[in-house]
Amino acid sequence: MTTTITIDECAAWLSERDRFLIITHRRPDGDTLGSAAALASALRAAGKTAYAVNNAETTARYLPFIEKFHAPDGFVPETIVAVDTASPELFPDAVSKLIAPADIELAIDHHPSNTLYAKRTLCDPSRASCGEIIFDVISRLGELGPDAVSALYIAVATDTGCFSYDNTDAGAFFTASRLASLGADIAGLNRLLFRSRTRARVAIEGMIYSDMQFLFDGRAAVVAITNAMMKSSGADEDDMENIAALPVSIQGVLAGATIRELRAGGCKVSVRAAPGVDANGICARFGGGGHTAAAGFTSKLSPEELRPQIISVLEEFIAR
Ligand SMILES: [Mn+2]
Repeated sequence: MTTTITIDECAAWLSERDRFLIITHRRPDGDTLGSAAALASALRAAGKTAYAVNNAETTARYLPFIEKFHAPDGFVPETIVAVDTASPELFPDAVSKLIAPADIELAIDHHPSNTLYAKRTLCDPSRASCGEIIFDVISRLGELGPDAVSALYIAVATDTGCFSYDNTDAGAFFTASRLASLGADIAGLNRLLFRSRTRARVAIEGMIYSDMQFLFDGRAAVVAITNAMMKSSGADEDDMENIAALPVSIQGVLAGATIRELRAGGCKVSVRAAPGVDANGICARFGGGGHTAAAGFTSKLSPEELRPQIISVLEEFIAR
């Protein structure tokens, strides 16, 4: 049973506690890592001991912003806080081994699916990013330092896709505007996050575009990314961020299926759709699901076996 708290209550409660460990979620993104770094930074500025878990899946892009807050081995926390994490199943493996969900004193989140696992919850699903809630909380603890400012800009900018996704609203711009007044390096961070790519990313994108199959007068596109392509491009998971968005970014494509061959065999398929086409319905045919605009499923079949099956379902949904 959780207690729902307000931003003011959260700030007051944090000022009374010490020895913080902040938990980020599996496959950490800019929002969970930026939220954790900003919270740790603000708690330290308030004279507290605060660390973030050393999340093993943190990619090279985000490491410079979170590394300095990583908890040393053997750190014994008194106050465990989870950020941007909807349920304990999303804790990294190393965290699940050491920490029971009942030990979480506070969760700060913006997912409507938050399972209310923590003793206290500050969750506002109307916010585009968890970072915006963190901003409101730590602004009550004192002045934000440069680490917190950069980390929160990363949180807000990444969860809104550089202020381009459907969730982008006045609140996201408001927080970004405050961060800009506080000196956030907007152009530099945008270049790092959105305007630069690794050579491996360019290589895998090149293979994807040359392999892409256009169907039904270009209204659908299917691409398969094999293990062999991953190997020859040198791409790793960090290079694959949002790769499933490529087919529907092409004019005229209403539905795009991206088949990812898994190293252990089988495939993971991501379907993205333009308004009017139901990606969730397409994936439900294969036992998967998600949202209208983005959905997915996994299969034991190979990419070559799956491709014709996906094409025939796409035809049905595109023809509607
Ligand atoms: Mn988030």
